[in-house]
Amino acid sequence: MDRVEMRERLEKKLTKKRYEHSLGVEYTAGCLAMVYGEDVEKALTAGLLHDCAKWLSGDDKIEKCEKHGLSVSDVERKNPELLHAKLGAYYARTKYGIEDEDILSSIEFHTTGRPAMSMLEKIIFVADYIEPNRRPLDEIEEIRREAFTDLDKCVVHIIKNTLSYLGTSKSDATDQMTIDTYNYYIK
Ligand code: DGI
Ligand code: FE
Ligand code: FE
Repeated sequence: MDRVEMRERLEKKLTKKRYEHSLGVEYTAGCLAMVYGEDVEKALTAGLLHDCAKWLSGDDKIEKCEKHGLSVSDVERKNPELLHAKLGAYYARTKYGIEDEDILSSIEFHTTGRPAMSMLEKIIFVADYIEPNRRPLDEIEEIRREAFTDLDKCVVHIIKNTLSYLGTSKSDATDQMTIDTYNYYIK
């Protein structure tokens, strides 16, 4: 399936806003790939598809994961929104014909990140946060600058903001992977 066909399919599934966001992540990931010498086509594809499972309700996400044998942790059960990432990787493989493991894991880990991310994984993680259609987030100008000058610093900055947004007290909302990513990249 080429990207034009993927877009047509996605547009039918996602809300207008989410579809625009997906296009924003697509071209932003493409630009970052140019800066960091990553495969531009792969970045465009991963960026476009990263939220392809976002349209399902929370209960449906849990149900689909269980149906397809994808594990659901306690944190994910309480915060089923998190599951759109791993379910998205599953749909990218089964419904959009993606076989490239790096693209698939970029989708799977785009929300929490993970320790020792590949270049493509970092690009998708960052592009998701900085793409131009997203409503302005704290320190976004500095984060956008870092994205194109110091990608690892940018990852840390994003994770810091996410953890502070989730709130240290609401520990039952924070996925262990988000904490692991933070601890890895803060070093
Ligand atoms: O799907 P998007 O909205 O484009 O972006 P995303 O996949 O990064 O999801 C963003 C949301 O995910 C944001 O509200 C923060 C939340 N998030 C990130 N890490 C965690 C998390 N939510 C929970 N509950 N736990 C986490 O560790
Ligand atoms: Fe997402
Ligand atoms: Fe997104």
